[in-house]
Amino acid sequence: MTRHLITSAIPYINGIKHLGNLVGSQLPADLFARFQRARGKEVLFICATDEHGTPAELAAAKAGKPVAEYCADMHDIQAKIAQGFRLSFDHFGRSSSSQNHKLTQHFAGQLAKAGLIKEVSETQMYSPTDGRYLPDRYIEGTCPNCGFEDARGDQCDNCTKQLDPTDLINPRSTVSGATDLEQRETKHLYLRQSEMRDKLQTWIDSKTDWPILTTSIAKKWLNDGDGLQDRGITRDLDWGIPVKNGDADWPGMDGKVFYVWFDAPIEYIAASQEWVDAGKGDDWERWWRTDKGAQDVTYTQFMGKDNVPFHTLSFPATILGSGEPWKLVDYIKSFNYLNYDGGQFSTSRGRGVFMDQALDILPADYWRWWLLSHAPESSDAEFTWDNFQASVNKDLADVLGNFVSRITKFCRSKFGEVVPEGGTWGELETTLIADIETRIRAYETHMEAMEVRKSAAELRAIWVAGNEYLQSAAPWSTFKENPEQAAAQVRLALNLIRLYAVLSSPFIPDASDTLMAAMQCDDMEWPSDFTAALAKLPVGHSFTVPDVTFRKISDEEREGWQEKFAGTRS
Ligand code: B3M
Ligand code: ZN
Repeated sequence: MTRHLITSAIPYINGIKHLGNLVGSQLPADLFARFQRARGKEVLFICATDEHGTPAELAAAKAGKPVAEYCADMHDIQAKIAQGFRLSFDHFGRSSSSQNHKLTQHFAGQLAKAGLIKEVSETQMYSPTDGRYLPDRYIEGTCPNCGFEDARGDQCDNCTKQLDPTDLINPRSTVSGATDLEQRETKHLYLRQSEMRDKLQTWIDSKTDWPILTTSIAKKWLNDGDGLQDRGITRDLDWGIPVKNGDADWPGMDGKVFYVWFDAPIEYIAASQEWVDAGKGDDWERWWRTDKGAQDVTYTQFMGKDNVPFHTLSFPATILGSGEPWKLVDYIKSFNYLNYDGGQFSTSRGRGVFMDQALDILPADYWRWWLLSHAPESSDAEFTWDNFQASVNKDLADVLGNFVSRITKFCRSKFGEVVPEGGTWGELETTLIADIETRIRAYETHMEAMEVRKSAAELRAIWVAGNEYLQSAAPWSTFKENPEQAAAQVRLALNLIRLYAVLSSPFIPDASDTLMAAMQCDDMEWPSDFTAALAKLPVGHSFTVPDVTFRKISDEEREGWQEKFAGTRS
């Protein structure tokens, strides 16, 4: 049976992520992991914090903390918020772990052995004002590719092009703003990615089922000529993984560390080792080594589009170049950007709604539902408070919540809090059952294909079908003439509540738990056998009327939040 290895892009440690980050990787990865688990598949779902590089150092300096302490604190904060959103990682690791140090140094050693690393004496930007080299995000300037004025030294946020600090036009220090920068000679290690072009090309060409967003970015940088330039994998920074050749020192590399984008994806593997070392699993190699069982694994990665070049070119170059039987990714699901109310979400400018703030105002399910049902798949998407209010009130409160509350309350008033006996299903019921069964199969197909919006639309249609059935069957009217038939209708509807709890659990896990608790049922079996699924709550089975499953967002609340989140937070 297929086992699913699932990773989400690992969020930078430098602060709390916004909703755009969440919907671009961690949340859809969680959806997929929960779906596969619900279907009885074995899943290993890994995420971590990305703790090295200039973002971490800059943020720690701003917070006035030593960087190690800053990272430890922020990791705990991010882990807690992830739990708040019910992100069901099997392990939430840290790229600064000893496991990742060792494994990153190991990969560097393997690449050196394969002749894929060269030492280059190069010019780096040095700032006399700051008394230091300015790698990556320590420097900003104009992108030579698209003219964007705030491109960073490592990548342009506007056109996703990977850059070197010396490429920037009108460079300036992000520490002091100094522009009197000098170029100085220093020695660095380069990964000879260009040697890997044919292998990477063949590999990417074989991925005909990948989303266009993923392959178009991969092919653009592969064929662009300099997307596969040899790239520096070391930096003049204090914080990071010391440059070593396996266990051995690397002559001339004292005081240098690996580039954050070299060690970050390796953390997917290292975090799986952390998972074992934390006593949560007993074998990571069967997930990651094709000589140790991982040939049965389907490996899926989730990420925002800006991360695609690193996962389709750089990381595979590391894996393939190592010459060892590591598991390569099978499918890369990437996302466009979510915008915020007419502009961009921005961490650096504090614009938008951040994960902690979101949970302060509403429970996780409300956010999960809106974000997933509006995931930026085929194009960028936009969060507006109007749309958020409308979707929550309609889909969750009016459709799902209302269905549950109407039928449980009606049953309580006429039959008591037990599944009533008597009557048989007629044409209305047969039609509904056929309709829902067809929709469940479509839902499964979309979920398997990671079509997030289509899956949400199908799930919503399944809820709507139940609501419309109640409307036409109207057991409250039937009851007056034919209580037995009303009992049969109620029995079906109560079983639909359990079915909805099971089907909805990947999207809204808390509501799913609430519904299962109210139905006093812990049988979460996926409805592969639909007839059996509709008989899970037998005659005489007791239940309770759940508290309000979803409340509505009022206009005053919406206006208040609109105003509160209009500016930026520091
Ligand atoms: N930390 C960028 C990001 O959070 C980066 C992803 C690393 S994935 C190995 O968007
Ligand atoms: Zn650019």
